[in-house]
Amino acid sequence: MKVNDVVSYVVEGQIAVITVDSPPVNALSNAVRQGVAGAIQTAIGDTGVGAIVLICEGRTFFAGADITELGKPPVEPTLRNLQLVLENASKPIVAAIHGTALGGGLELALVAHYRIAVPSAKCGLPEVNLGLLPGAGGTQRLPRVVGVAKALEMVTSGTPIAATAAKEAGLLDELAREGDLRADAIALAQRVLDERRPLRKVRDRTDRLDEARGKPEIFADFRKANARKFRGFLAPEYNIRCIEATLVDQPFDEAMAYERSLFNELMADSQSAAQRHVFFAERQAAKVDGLPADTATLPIAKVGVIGAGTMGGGIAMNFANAGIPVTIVETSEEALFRGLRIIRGNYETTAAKGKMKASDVDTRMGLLTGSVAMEDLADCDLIIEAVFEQIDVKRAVFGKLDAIAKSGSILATNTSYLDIDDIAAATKRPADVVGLHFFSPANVMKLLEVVRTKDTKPEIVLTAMKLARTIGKIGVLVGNGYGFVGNRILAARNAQADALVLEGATPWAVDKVLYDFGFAMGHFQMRDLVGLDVGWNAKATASANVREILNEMGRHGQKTRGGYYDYDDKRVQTPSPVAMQVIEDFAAKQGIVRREVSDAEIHDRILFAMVNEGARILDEGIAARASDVDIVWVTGYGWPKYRGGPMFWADLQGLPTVLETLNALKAAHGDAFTPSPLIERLVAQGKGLKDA
Ligand code: 3H9
Repeated sequence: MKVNDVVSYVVEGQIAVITVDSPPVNALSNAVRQGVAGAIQTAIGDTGVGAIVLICEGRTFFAGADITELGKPPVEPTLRNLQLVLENASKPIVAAIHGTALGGGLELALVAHYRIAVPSAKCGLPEVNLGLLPGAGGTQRLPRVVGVAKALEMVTSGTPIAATAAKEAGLLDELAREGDLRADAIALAQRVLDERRPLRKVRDRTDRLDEARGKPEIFADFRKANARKFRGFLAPEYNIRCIEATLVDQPFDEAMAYERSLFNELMADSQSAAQRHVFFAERQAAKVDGLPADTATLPIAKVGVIGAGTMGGGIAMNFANAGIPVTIVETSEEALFRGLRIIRGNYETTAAKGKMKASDVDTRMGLLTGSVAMEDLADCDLIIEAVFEQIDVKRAVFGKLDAIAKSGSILATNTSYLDIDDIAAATKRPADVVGLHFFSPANVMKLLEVVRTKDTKPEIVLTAMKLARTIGKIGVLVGNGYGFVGNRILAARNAQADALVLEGATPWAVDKVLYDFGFAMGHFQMRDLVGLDVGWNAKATASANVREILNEMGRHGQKTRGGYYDYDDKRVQTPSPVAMQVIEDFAAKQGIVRREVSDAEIHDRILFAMVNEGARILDEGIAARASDVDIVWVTGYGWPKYRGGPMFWADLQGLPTVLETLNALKAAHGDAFTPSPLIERLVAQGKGLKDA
């Protein structure tokens, strides 16, 4: 029997089976909640029914509240009211879990009287990733079944646990046979009935809480251990407070009211709005608008990588990790051997940390073949070049590749700034050329800028975007222009940071402003970490700026124990008087009279210059959507997730305020701050960057 469009009800023997089918992820939308509540009422009223199974069709059990409905006026039954229906039902309810029971989905399972899952299922409370806490009793019920320490870890990391671990932790009563969830859940419901097992309510349990009573250090230690990870974020702390509240001697409903009030506070805060924006922006980025409907993807069964340096090696690892064989080409046996040794070392380190099976090291290394002959790339479906960042070098490689690669092979460059049309012009098949801009370390960083040139074929665009997902990256499609999206905005930040230190700020003052804004590290700290000599061409730009001079002095950053900062043997940094002297001397040489620069000026000049550049990029069509610009900076450059990305942040300030600030900065500091025409147009139309 259909209860509504998404919920159906059937009785098998004494068991009512309520099945939810609301693609894609069975989020607990209004229709789902109404359907489930209705079906439960039916089952309760049906005298032939002894117990109830709640199960989902499709790829997963409920993946949580419907995020698109959060913040909108509540529609009955609310999730909490639905939970009351389940928890207080007069007949036992079994939640049958496959896929992922997440957030509100797990919270709903926690008010069922029994829980069963297939071994491949996962259970978690990922609300923290959306700047929230599990506001349907998750913070109160989870610790009652898995204990306080485990619950703290789960709600603040948001990481789901495997069903086997969930069973061990007490979250699940039984594991079902893979593929037989429905039958096994019905069998469990029948056993509960036959054995007259009680209508267990998690809320009534206190045994797991008792273990943590009188041990306030659990919370203090947890906060301390995670201080760095949680810095700037509101939600982790609020989650912790709610779990602390489980130990307070108060009625369950009062603790629930407390959880509710903290949930509401988070919902009203811009951090959650930012993090929810990032969630959808990430998914939106994967979609490519405007391709012909019949565009098909190309099979990628074998990959070639040119260059076994840091970048090439990292890129190759991505494919080996995904089970795709890779041929790596270097110019000498020695460089090849070194590159492969580093890759093996990386895998061994991962295995030693327990993050990968030791046997996988050999499996993955087995997928990598080294060669010093580019001819060995002839049969690759995709070839990625990761050689020195110089146009002549890249063009030479592509010219050679053109003669070697089989017809239909995708030719990709990992350039981070160069004109890919120019690189493609070195071949007779520019339509087969695409940019795949990986970020260092390439096996770790999530971002992949997929650069479409004026000629790139639609099927290659689509294949590259799909490939990003296959290798666990977040692909963002961008246009071919200097620095694409990420590095172009970085260049705007560079320009301001460099100008500010010449005008009177110290690098550490600039870094502190950015750190306090929420970046993991400051601008100059980042430069020191990456290496000041990356991309340095000593001959081309001798002594042209502070960075060049530091390089010429052998101060390449952390690796030489000195850059803008000095570093001790443990790489602990202190502001460098040497670097400061270089800055002051260079400023004097330029005729700049250094002055007091306030933190507010640093903040505004750097951040609004970035916003302005992002708007220009959008206006030029280098990025398709404002949210794509945000994803690039959040996933690739450490923009604090709780500030949603530069475009989201600008909209949050209010675009008229952004325009006003840019105009004021222009008056004070010149044309670099000329507002992007897009910002002017949007302000005139009363719109935000999100509407661009
Ligand atoms: C919550 O529960 C609050 C409660 O505690 C308290 C309430 C009082 N809602 O990721 P995918 C969409 S907060 C709406 O590509 P996958 C997603 O946008 C919630 N839509 O698939 C995408 O749409 P489109 C706590 C959702 O297989 C499509 O589904 N729960 C939701 O890689 C496919 O998604 C979470 O935070 C949702 N809850 O991964 C879980 N979830 O096709 C969030 C997904 O139009 N979800 N969509 O682009 C996930 O982590 C992953 O989606 C999941 C599937 C692992 C489930």
